[in-house]
Amino acid sequence: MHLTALAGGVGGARFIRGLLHHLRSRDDGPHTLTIIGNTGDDITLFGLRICPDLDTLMYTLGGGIHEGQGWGRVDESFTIQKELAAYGASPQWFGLGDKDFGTHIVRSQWLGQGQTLSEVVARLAQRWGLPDQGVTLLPMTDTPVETHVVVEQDGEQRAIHFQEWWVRHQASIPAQRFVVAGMNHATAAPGVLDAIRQADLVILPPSNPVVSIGIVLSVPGVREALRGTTAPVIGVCPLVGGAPVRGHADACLDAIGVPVTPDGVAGLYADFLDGWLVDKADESSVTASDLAVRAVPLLMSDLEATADMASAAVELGLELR
Ligand code: GDP
Ligand code: FO1
Ligand code: CA
Repeated sequence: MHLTALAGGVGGARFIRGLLHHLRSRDDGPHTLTIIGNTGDDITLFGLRICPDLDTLMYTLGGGIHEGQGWGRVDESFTIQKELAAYGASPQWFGLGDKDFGTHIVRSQWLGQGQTLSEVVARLAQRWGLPDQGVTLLPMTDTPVETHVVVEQDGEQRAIHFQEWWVRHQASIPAQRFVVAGMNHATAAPGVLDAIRQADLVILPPSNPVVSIGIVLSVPGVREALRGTTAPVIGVCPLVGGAPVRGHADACLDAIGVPVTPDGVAGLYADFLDGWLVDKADESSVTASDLAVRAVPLLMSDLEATADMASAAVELGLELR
């Protein structure tokens, strides 16, 4: 079976790690997985191109992630960051460890030599053993794009980078809307649309529906490919008990006027979603009628619990094929 998943950072990466664990335990393999990663979070700092969601996916699946944080490298040191601070270089609100800097340096070097982001990601992913696990990691687009957040301060609207809003301000400034700089001339990266069209099963992990999945969906052709694919499209709700498990998805949904409920999130995917996994605690709130809904525990508390969630998603997909 060939599976395709759209993904943001921590929520997407943890779910996919559980999905791979589940797929390895099945007796109908081998299976392959293509991940289409969000690049709207990308930012250039200190002259280096940083791709937080792609790196989170890569480090998580490759065993190098800082588990407690969910992003960045385990066993980090911060010598470079301290040196930059000593020079008064900014920003200092974005934590970059020395090992992580290595990734950004080599990525920036290869991009500077004219390689596409897809080519660079493939080279980086090789080091982390993703191909050996049957995983192809694709950026959603090779065009540099950046999600910006329109905020109102002192009666004036201005757009700030998504990372500044999320990390520096902890989403505490109400967002008016999200805009993706560069998206008007972006195209899907090689392999992205085919991975959706030719999949046996498409999964939307419990990633942020607005600034992770929503940004991938805004890449030209992606939504159309999801509508057109013969594969069942199964979504996993990022809300448990009517609230995000971590992060500020509630602030993101508020900004675009969507209720912070499983129905609200499913509504964002209504034109292509076939199956929807919600947490047991939210079962009674779901009213969507033209959707195959299953209620299962959706807390990714450990690998086994996450693999069980993934199993429920795969089984629902196979039922709907
Ligand atoms: P980010 O890019 O690092 O913000 O990560 P994603 O966009 O991939 O995922 C963020 C979403 O994951 C948040 O909206 C969380 O609610 C969701 N999430 C995190 N942990 C869990 C979990 O254990 N269960 C569920 N259902 N969602 C989770
Ligand atoms: N998230 C934070 O909350 N604070 C940070 O300082 C931070 C640094 C960082 C560095 C590299 C990287 O790949 C990710 C990093 N993140 C940080 C996480 C990331 O920016 C956010 O989780 C997501 O982009 C939000 O969707
Ligand atoms: Ca992200």
